[in-house]
Amino acid sequence: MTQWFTESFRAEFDKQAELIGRFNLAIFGKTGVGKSTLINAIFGEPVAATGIGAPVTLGSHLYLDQRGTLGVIDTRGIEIGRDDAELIKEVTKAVQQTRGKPVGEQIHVAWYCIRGMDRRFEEVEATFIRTLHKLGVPVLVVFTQVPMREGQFHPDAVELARQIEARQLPIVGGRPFMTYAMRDQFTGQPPFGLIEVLNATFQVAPESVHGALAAAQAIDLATKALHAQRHIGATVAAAAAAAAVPIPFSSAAMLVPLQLAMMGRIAQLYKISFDRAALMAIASTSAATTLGRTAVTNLLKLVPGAGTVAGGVISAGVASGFTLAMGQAWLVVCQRAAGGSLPSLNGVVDSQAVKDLFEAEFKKRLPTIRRQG
Ligand SMILES: Nc1nc2c(ncn2[C@@H]2O[C@H](COP(=O)(O)OP(=O)(O)OP(=O)(O)O)[C@@H](O)[C@H]2O)c(=O)[nH]1
Ligand SMILES: [Mg+2]
Repeated sequence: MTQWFTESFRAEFDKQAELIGRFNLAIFGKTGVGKSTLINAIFGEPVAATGIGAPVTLGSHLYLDQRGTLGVIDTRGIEIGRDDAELIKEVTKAVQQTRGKPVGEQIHVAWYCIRGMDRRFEEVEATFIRTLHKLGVPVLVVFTQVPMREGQFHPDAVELARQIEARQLPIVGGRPFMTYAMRDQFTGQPPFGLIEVLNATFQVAPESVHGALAAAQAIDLATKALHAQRHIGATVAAAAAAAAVPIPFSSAAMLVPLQLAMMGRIAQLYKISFDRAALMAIASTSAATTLGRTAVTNLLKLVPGAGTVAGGVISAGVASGFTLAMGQAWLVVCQRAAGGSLPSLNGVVDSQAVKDLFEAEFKKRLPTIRRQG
């Protein structure tokens, strides 16, 4: 039965990956300014992603790196401030080629990175930024590696930011974002400014890729949880609708794909790989031990007054309360897994601990179900 469950979960998990889509970020800046460091600080290390394949070539110097819900468009072998004409040509072509494609294939936002201590911003850079804007790509200017002491940015960075602001470029927020992406071991300077860059990116990214961006980023856990809760809410409504169809045997069965989809979606939001998510889901729902019973019917036994589960008829109140409890419990499991605090045995998911956690969280929400049922 593990196999039945794993296959069904796989199908829903993959469907959710498709639905959540991809947020595509173009990143520009001179070599060594800290582009990769910034990306890793905001989106997590690439190893945590659901597999990075070979980059897709968008132009002779333009590449797309797909990391699950994140696409990074990067340049190689070309230098901003030197090969701008060539770069503008390639970017223009890439944007125009993807314009007619689905939103998940388009370039959504660009981060133009400048080292805060660079002391100079050239006209060609301004031209490049204006070109991106004209192509419909919102641009954030991000200052990297900005030294800060006692709450003050380095005066050289402040001066450069002032000069850029005075140019009145079409950039998000009208001025550069000051950042520091990685703690300096010598000075002990901590990171800052990352959440501001992320928030501004959310503001200008198309609504339809907000889910992907919420999943891709690794620093705003409240936004991740918000998206998970929204999805749980939508599934609860769908579950109530499914239960309202008065066909015996159908309602409990109809809940299964809905709930597997919900679990898949939340796992994606927390960047949990399929294999790990499947183990967690099996442990949570005891799917492996129910010999043909679905996860739903098995868990329904925990719900007092759930009615004759054998007949498959459950009330809309029970279906929605049950789905809500399941979603909330699964969210906690995923949050723990993503936060590294899910118990494991020799690096493998500790099934008993996951089951105990899930059931404890699930039961916490049972009183609500009793009232509704
Ligand atoms: N301490 C600290 N070091 C940083 C920071 N940003 C970048 N660095 C260091 O600067 C160097 C270059 O950073 P990268 O992120 O590789 O720069 P890049 O822009 O991706 O460079 P290319 O890929 O060559 O274009 C690395 O040694 C980083 O560790 C930061 O915020 N803090
Ligand atoms: Mg790099």
